[in-house]
Amino acid sequence: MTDWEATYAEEIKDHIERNGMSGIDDFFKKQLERWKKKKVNIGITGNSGTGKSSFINAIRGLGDDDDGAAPVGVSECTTEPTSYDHPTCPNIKFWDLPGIGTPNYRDLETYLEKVMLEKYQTCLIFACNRFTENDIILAREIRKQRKYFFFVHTKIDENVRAERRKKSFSEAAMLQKIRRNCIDNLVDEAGKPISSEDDIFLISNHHPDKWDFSRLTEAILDALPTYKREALTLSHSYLTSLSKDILKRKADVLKGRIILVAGLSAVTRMTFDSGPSIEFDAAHVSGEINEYKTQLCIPVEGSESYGRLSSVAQRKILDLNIKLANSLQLASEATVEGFAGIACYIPILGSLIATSSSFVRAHALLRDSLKEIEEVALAVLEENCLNLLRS
Ligand SMILES: Nc1nc2c(ncn2[C@@H]2O[C@H](COP(=O)(O)OP(=O)(O)OP(=O)(O)O)[C@@H](O)[C@H]2O)c(=O)[nH]1
Ligand SMILES: [Mg+2]
Repeated sequence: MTDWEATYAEEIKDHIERNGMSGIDDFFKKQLERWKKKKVNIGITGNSGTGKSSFINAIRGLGDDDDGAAPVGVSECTTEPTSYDHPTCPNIKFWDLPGIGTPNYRDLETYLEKVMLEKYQTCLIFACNRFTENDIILAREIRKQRKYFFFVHTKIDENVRAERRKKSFSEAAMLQKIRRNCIDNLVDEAGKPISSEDDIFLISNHHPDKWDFSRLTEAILDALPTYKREALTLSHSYLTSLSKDILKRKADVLKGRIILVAGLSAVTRMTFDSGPSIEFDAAHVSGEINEYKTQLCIPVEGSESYGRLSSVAQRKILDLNIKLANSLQLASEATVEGFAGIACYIPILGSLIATSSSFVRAHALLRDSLKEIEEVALAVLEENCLNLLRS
């Protein structure tokens, strides 16, 4: 079992131990929807003009001029903590916080009182160019609260452009120098380092495909407790197509959920007299397969992103859609051939559900469909990455 599957399995076992089979269908439904309801608050702090609002727009997949985007500009100043909803998951909020020293937040005491850093699950300190006293104060304060922080150095594109003028320019050496400088400056009162290389992220908000932007999005996920991580991973328009790692993380969560969806589709048709039906509930299964396609960013036929793909990639998507439709049809009709790999679900769901042909069919169909979709999603992602490099 994968980690996610084990997490869900543990919850199912716990529910059945406490309540028996009563309300199991509602339980499955609730677990499947939970990620849409979990509250996640991410605090973005640092000096004015360091690119905090630009980052919020980039991570929400918005251009600076788009409706609902955070105001960005050379003289723009975020004066009060402002929250920005995740585009599809309003319970996930990015908090654009003012910097220490800006009007209304002149000193650390007032600042901490007003922004309440303890409210945020994760805090990101933003800086660009030179290190300032405020960056160090903020880092120390967050550490004092026994919380983790990420130190984000933005506008790396500008640094690269400026340094390129030198004959001795080496991008790798320049990035290493910036990283070293951050670690050397982020020290506690006794001069001991309070960060390591892993906590430092060098990014450009204008090029989220480059440098440490995707490593940062992954690190934000890793810092969250399990169910908040589930929520952020599955909030599909966030982090779309940014990296293979994110794609894999999404697929891992989806793989884990198979036990819930197959369980739900088996018990939906279950009656007290005859037990689970032979047929699985196709609506739940096909709904989840569509969710896989959305989550893993398979472009919809005829959409703009589909139109940008090569004919080879478009063909792959068309073939995938035909194959998925056929598999769904066949799975509803075929007899179950074997129960291989199902034994591990008996102690969790009980043999009545776990060995029912409806569970076995739904499970196999979801597992195989996810595998096919993940393969095509990877091919699409690779093609999009190549196109970006060429442009
Ligand atoms: N080249 C480059 N410019 C950036 C980057 N991030 C932000 N900018 C620019 O820097 C300026 C300030 O960006 P904002 O996102 O408004 O900065 P902020 O930290 O929100 O500023 P306040 O709201 O005043 O605290 C804008 O002109 C952005 O376009 C980056 O990574 N690279
Ligand atoms: Mg701002």
